[in-house]
This record gives sequence, C-alpha cells and structure tokens, in this order.
Amino acid sequence: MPAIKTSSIKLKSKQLLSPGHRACAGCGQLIAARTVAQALGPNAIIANATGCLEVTTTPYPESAWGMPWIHSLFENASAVASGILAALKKQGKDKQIKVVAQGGDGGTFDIGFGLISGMWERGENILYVCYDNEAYMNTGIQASGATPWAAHTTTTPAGSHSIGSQQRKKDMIAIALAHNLPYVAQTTAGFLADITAKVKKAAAIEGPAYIQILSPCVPGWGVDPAQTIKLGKLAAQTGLYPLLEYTNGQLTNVMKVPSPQPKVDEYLKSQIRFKHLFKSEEGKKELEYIQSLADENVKKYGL
Ligand SMILES: Cc1ncc(C[n+]2csc(CCOP(=O)(O)OP(=O)(O)O)c2C)c(N)n1
Ligand SMILES: [Mg+2]
Repeated sequence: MPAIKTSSIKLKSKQLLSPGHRACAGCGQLIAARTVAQALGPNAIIANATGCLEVTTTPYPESAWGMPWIHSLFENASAVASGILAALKKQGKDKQIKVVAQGGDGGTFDIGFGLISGMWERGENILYVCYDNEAYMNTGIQASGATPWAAHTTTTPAGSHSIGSQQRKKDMIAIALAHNLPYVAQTTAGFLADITAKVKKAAAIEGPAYIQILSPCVPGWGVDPAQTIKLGKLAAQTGLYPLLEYTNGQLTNVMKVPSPQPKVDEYLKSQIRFKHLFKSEEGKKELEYIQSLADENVKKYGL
C-alpha cells in the first residue's frame, strides 16, 4: 500500500474528527466539535445540520469524520436522529449506540426549532449539541435568534442609525428546560474539560439531553484566531455566558465567576462585531446595559 494511504488510515483510526478540514484556523466550533466527538467515542452516530461544521468537514468526496456521521438539511437534524434511533431500536442496538444530533445556533434556535421541540416532546434518547457562534456564519454572518444585544452582523449593521442588533438573545436553555429534559447544560469552547465532562454525563443519561456550547467565530466575531479559547473563557468569567448544568430541571452545577468579576468590556473590546460600542457616548450606554445583563446572570444563577 502506498505510504500516504497508510498514514491517512492511521490518522482516521485515531481521531473521530481529524485535522485537515477546511474550517478557519482557531475556529471555536471545530475545537468544541472535536472535543464532543472524542468524549462520545466511536459508538455514536451523529446527524449534523447544515452549517459551517458540516460544510468545512465534508467537502465531497472528503470527510474529516472518523465516526458514523450523516448530513441532513439545515432544519431537520433532529428528525433524522429520531429516524436513526428508530432503526437502531428495530435492530436491538439502541442501548449500545448513542444517537446525537448537532447544529449551529441558526439551525437550533430558529430554523430547526420545531423539529427539535418535537424530538424533545417524544422524550427520545438523543443528545442534541448546539454550537452557538451567535449568527448564521456559513452564509455570511446574518443575525440569528442567538445574536447578542448590540452585535454588528450583516443584517444588523452598526452605523450612524443603529447600535447593531436590538434583540436580546433567545434563552434556549430556558426553552429546553420547558420541555422537561433530564439533562440541560451550557458551556463554552474556553473550557474543553467541561465540554468533555458534560458530554459524557449527557450521553450516559437515558432520555433527551441538550448541550449548548458558545463557539467563538474568527471571521464572524472579527477576532484573532489565537484568541478564541480566551474569549470562550472570558464569556463565562464575565457572567455573560455562564457554565450551567441542570439535572431533572434543577440547577445542579455552575462555575462561579472569579473575584473580581472581569468587566464585559474585557470580553467585548477585542471583537470587531462590538467595536462601535467603544467609539461613542451612546456605545458607552450600551456597554453599561450589557454589563447589567452579565450582572443579572450572576444573581440569577448564583455565580
Ligand atoms: C432551508 C434552508 N434555508 C437556508 C439555508 C442556507 N443556509 C445554510 S447554512 C446557513 C447558516 C447556518 O447557520 P448556523 O446554524 O448558525 O451555523 P454556522 O454556520 O453559524 O455554524 C444557512 C442560512 C439552507 N441550507 N436551507
Ligand atoms: Mg451560527
């Protein structure tokens, strides 16, 4: 066998999501997805919604996935996962193989939401992972239901008449909890060991589970590729995107913010999508408002 082929086979057998894919250097979503894949192990089947993760890892005829993985439409990863689970049940294999659906925030908060809600209603034993980079990145940074207050996107451009997005981020964690899921968690690409622990816990639970991972996006947020992990950490440490874990509807685990609590400015200032806030008196007021959202979280979740 030619040497090049042998080495690629070796690589495949070692990694469930291999490097050499086409995501941006430093992509928070790919770092998180690789961590998720490694935590799941090979006995899992992933249904993946359309979005950056799918596009960058599977340009036909190549695939970076070393585990069973199927691309669905943008909106129906959860329905495809339900079908996979039904087939595994029929074959008597549903206890040995974990079914996972995953997608971006657009595919989760907005366009795939109806089918996700149905999957949760049915109480199916499927783990859903949302990689939240806070906009429709794959199609050119359009705002989604996950886009935070005052962020510049191509559909919420900041300028003389606008401070960026004027919608508050949709609370998908609360929506998941409203479906009475046995396991709901939030984490960020700044805490890879936390992702691993949460995925292992969620995969071991019988029933539907939801994990939402803040995934800093290099072009969409306008950040340096070397900063994505740091931003994932700061998002949680400021209180804006806290690390949370709910078991049977009860908040069972949080990561406390450091003392002193870093100000949101520290998190926002290196991101081009928020740069307009640092240029005017009006922007200063918005920064105060964003700080109040972080402080609200600190109180609400006891951070
Ligand atoms: C029904 C439908 N509408 C729109 C699209 C175009 N589209 C493909 S990926 C995408 C954005 C994905 O955004 P998100 O789910 O947040 O994932 P990201 O790329 O940000 O990781 C859109 C709008 C599509 N493929 N199908
Ligand atoms: Mg997105």
